[in-house]
Amino acid sequence: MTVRVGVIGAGMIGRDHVRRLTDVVTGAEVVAVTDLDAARAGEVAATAGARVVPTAADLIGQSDVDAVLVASWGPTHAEHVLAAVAAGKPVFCEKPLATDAEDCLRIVEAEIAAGRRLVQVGFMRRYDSGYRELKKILDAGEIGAPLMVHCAHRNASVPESYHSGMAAQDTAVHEIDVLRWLLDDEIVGVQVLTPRRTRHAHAALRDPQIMLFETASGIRIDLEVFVNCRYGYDIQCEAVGEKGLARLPEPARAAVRTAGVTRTGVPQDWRERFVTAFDVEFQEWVDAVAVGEPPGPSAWDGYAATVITDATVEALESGRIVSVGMKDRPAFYAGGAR
Ligand code: ISE
Repeated sequence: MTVRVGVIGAGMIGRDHVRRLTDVVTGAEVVAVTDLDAARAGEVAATAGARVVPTAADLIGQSDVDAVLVASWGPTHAEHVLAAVAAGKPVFCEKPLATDAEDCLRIVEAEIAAGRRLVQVGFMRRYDSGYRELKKILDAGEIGAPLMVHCAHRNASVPESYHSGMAAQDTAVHEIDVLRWLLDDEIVGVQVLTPRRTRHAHAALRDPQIMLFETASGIRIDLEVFVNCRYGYDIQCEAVGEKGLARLPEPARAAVRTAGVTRTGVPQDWRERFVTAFDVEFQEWVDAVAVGEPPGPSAWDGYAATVITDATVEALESGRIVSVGMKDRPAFYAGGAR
């Protein structure tokens, strides 16, 4: 069966996913696109031979749209996801699931009422081969019980519109999701330290930040978020356990020796670093919705990520250790599959 997808949002990420669904993923077809900017929607729709639909509500209601992809501006996500769930259609939502934890909970409740999983959130790190290798090693107990995880998330630079809270909401949110999944544990507390500020950040931006998370089982995670590091896009993760450690592999790049030095290139942005992870993520989503429920990051994971990023922003602003006030996980989402 070909999954016919309707796409809400034709900006940078929406456009890239339309290309992916059209040229890379098998078993999918983009049939409709909508965007507040109709010209932009038209341009992107044309690349897939799809039609433009005036509004998101119209798009979700189209009888030939089997599944919905939400790639619009974050604050609009909740409305579109709730509408797709109400229509009984599987919906893939780019992060965040919603900018507000209460809205995430409304989505969780709507999905539970629908009685089956319809929502998947776009946390693509879980589809990266390096993180998957780490997960296998941890699950097999090869390094013993994990005790500490050291992480870094560096961007070469960020635009002027990037503010201090985005270090948690936009950037660290990837580690927050992938570490909950890797460790099969919940983050319960957070503190944020602010080292000397880089002079390459704009005046109002706290950069870098060091985020310290604690999990329910007592694992400590330190995460350096440095979004004006200048040299490239660099993701590091090292889990230390009772009898060993496991480190995320570097992306494969040739080592060049010339003029007396050895050098290996560093990716320059997240699209380059995680392009394969995005491809795998979409292929697995399409394969799953063609036959049943999507098994990837759930509405509950989207809720958890928003609650934890809210606590992280509070920790940054208050300078205090903040407890994460998460609700109990509903039985519907018990076990890995949900
Ligand atoms: C961006 O939204 C991402 O998702 C990138 O992975 C992250 O590195 C960047 O800091 C975010 O702004």
